Amino acid sequence: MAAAAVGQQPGPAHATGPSIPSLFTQPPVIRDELETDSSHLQDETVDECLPFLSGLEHDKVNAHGVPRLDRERHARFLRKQLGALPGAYVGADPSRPWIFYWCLNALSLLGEDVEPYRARLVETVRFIQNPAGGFGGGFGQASHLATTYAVVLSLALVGGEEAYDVVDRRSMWKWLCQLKQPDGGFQMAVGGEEDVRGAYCASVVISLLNLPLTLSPESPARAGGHTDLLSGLGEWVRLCQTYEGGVSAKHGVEAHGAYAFCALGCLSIIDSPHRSVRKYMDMPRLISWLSSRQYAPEGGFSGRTNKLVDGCYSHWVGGCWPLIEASLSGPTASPSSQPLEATDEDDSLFSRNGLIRYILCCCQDMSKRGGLRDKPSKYSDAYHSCYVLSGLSSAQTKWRFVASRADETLLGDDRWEASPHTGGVQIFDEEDRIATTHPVYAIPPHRVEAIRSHFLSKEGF
Ligand code: FPP
Ligand code: K
Ligand code: ZN
Repeated sequence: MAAAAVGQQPGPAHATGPSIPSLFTQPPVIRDELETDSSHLQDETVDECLPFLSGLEHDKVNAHGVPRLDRERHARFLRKQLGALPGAYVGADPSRPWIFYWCLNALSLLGEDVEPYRARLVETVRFIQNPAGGFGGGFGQASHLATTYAVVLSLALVGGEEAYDVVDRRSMWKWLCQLKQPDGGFQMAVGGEEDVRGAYCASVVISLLNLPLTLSPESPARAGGHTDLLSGLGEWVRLCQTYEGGVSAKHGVEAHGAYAFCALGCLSIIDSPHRSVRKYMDMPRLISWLSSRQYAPEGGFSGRTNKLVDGCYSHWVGGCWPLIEASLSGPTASPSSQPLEATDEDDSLFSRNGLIRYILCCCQDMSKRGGLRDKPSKYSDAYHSCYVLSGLSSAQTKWRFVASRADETLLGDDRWEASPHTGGVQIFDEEDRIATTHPVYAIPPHRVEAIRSHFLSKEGF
């Protein structure tokens, strides 16, 4: 359903019950008559979510029909997920670095101090770094951009020189030069698939570690005339936008929300979003596609056309909105230097309250297990906990892109400011406001600042 149609009219006033807009308590008013497997799954999902959205599945809800965020239960789940990880030499689970990022980021969003994990993280990731550059999923595994991205973000999350300096920047640079392709994109691993995750993960790693951009003489990208790690990357990302308006993994396949975030994140690093996103994306079609990802009555986002809502898209799709807003507005003066507008209007491009409802009503495991999930019928896990909370954070926050990088070569050096979102009704309890997450790097902004300033002091290697 288009964001504009997701209104705030309260439902019929009940003498006792909470006030919930009927949009979130009834099956959709407009239906496509065509019956398919997808339409049946969609109907089942609505049936599954409605009792949660109506407050019937919760012991206690507020006046808006929304339950509290069970911080302590979710934090306990996340600490357990982190603690259950085997040591450096045991197990071959290639998603181990991801578990670190998901848990540490989710705990940070819940307001926990994750610095005590520093020593353990440093000891573990030291052994998965390869001499030829990058990090693998476990000891002896080949380097991969996804795990490398997860390790670099995890190190940034725990912070401190001891963590930052685990990374061998020279071999990292050499390895990234090998991944850079003649068409401008990045492979995920040497000889592996080339997709928009590569474009985003490489931009994040290059900018956070302040790596030199000049390509090594051996880089395969030199055959395409490139001399620079990021040259031609915007043009490569442009080719991922599909006829639907969304973004696919690579040219010619199906648009998916996770790839829209990768594309916007990458473009917002290689230049300021009001220049790069507008230069490389067809904005009206992208916004139309992103808006179509939000459903009613569920309130959450789907990842692609004719598929179901899922809590993780609260980040992958929800996280696109601040970048879209910044692209459209360009740098805006800081709110402190502007008179505060006295307005109750919510001018957001998506329904923040729809998303917050979906997250708090449908994505919390309120059993002893805790953690956050895709939808009520699914088990919670670290991945969904991280991205559901990231989405909650961005729905609660008004991000302002306040200053564009002074020096266009300073990657990702834009200034962003967060303030609590106002406008419209606040349906969650103030105590359930969680920490902010950087709109481009998806970790707390002070952690981005700290790792960047550490590496900005380094010239070359
Ligand atoms: C489909 O899963 C999911 C995808 C095609 C994309 C998955 C990619 C990511 C989640 C993130 C990649 C980003 C980085 C930074 C590595 P599905 O068919 O199970 O789900 P769906 O029905 O919701 O599409
Ligand atoms: K899914
Ligand atoms: Zn999911």
